[in-house]
Amino acid sequence: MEPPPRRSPKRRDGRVILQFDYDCFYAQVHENKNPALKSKPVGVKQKNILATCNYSARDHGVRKLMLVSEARKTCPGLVLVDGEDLTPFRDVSKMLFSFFRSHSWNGKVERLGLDEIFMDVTDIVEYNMTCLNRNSLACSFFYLSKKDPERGFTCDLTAIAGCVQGRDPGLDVDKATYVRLLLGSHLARYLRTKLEADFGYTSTCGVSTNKLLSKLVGAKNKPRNQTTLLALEDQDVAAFMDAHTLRSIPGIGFRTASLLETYMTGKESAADSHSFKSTVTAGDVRSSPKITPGTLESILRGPGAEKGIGSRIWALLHGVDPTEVKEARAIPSQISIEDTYGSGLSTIPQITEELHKLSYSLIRRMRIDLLAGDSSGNRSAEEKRWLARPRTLRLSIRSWHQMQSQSYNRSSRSGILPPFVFDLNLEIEHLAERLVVEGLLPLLRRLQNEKGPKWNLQLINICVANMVLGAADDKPGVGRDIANMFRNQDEALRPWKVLPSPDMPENDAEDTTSGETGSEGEWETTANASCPQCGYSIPLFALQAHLRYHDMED
Ligand code: DGT
Ligand code: MG
Repeated sequence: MEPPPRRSPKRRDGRVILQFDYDCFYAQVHENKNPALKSKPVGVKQKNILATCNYSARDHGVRKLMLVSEARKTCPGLVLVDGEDLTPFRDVSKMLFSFFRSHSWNGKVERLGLDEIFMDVTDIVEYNMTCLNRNSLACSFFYLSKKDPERGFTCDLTAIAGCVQGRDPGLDVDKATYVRLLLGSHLARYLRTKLEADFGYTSTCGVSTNKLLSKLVGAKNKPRNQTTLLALEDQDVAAFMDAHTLRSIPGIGFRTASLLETYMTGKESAADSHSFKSTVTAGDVRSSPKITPGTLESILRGPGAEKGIGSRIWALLHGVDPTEVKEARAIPSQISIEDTYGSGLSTIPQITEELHKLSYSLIRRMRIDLLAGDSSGNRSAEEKRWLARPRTLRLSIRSWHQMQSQSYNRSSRSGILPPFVFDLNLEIEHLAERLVVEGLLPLLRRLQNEKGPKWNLQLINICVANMVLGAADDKPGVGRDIANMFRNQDEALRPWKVLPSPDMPENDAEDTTSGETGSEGEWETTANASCPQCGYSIPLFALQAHLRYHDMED
């Protein structure tokens, strides 16, 4: 069969996609908790590396993912903060996501990792195109609501807001793509400014016509800045893409880049992603006469390769990315919390203590993500309900088998989530204790054979999944509650918000003033628990002592 020809793939430039990336995210979370850090070089430490560092540290030569020892040498005044606990980063990420979600009309707001947001704002921009007053562009009003004509902001639409990448042909109100990007750039600036004013987080934004281009162009001017890609013709987009090395293109992973680079250079590339240095550019591949979508398909074909990969990569090399910004899910499909333990957990009391900490975070997270309150601030028992109840509890561990295969081994066991965790009348602390004893330790016991000759846990992950929407909440209005949830999350996460006045209540998320009892489910609650070591049924009060006894045996 004839390979597909070397035609440029068709571009769709009718959309406006914004890509936000928070600046030195983990570092900003710490700075907002402790503003004294803002004037200092700060590194966020995870084990022996820096997960990130603030821009002041970067000015001193410190880099993301540097070894802590090297960073200390590079910048002796570096302030190190601990980044092991991801909970504050997750909470802030969720709160900022709610902010963007609350400004979307079509719900197309997608979170990538903890610190990136894609937003498809085509509908907002198109509405504003219809309202454009060509005679007074310098004092335009950008509408943020169709219903409320006072909701919006004033802006000067005679120029793109922020930096421009590409060829700016100058304002031509008859060029729809240009006007869409122009409006998109002003919306981006408004959202970035408001994010900073309301929450204290600076960000960088890319404005373009698809996810790939907005992400690439957003990285051109960092931090606290934004860039709009003005590439209105095929050749402009190709020129922008051509300078990027293969590995720097989102959607081209290590395997694809390494196969293509080997094909292009005739030299074997590094076998692992860390030592792989991408040198071949999109332009090298795109302009090579031997490359067509068909040849790409045959180069990249292999176990695990997706069908049609040749055409997909061909499109990416031309800056074409048809993927949609996913609509925000109101309810997560699962909630999981994990931690790693470099030196290993070897005793049951140690493991129990860690399970307790993880359980506490998990239940807290469930209350933030799955609980609906009313939006009027009334927090009575009747007004609070679970939007979804997970049915399954899963415990996963990664253990180090020193005596056997000298390898890491990850395994998990699942059971029914005990329904008492939905009881809003009880303190999280108390529920977490019960969850460990009645839910997690029995699962741990079932993992007995996976531990090797001795417990040596490197990682514990606990997860609730299998969400049942509105289960046992037969009151009307669950749909409305889901719509309100983003606002509720905002409220629950308020402790992380930067506020002008410090006299906020300490933690709304753990307000347990509601009256719903989760009594459904097949789980049998019991005053006894099974010992994870020997399986004997032990009264709860005696379990800790019993576990210490096993520990002495080891
Ligand atoms: P930026 O965007 O260059 O101003 O700096 P960040 O710190 O926001 O970096 P980014 O956007 O790549 O990642 C967001 C956060 O995710 C960052 O603050 C720390 C974490 N992170 C990113 N990559 C890694 C990684 O490879 N390892 C670890 N441990 N954490 C990472
Ligand atoms: Mg970032």
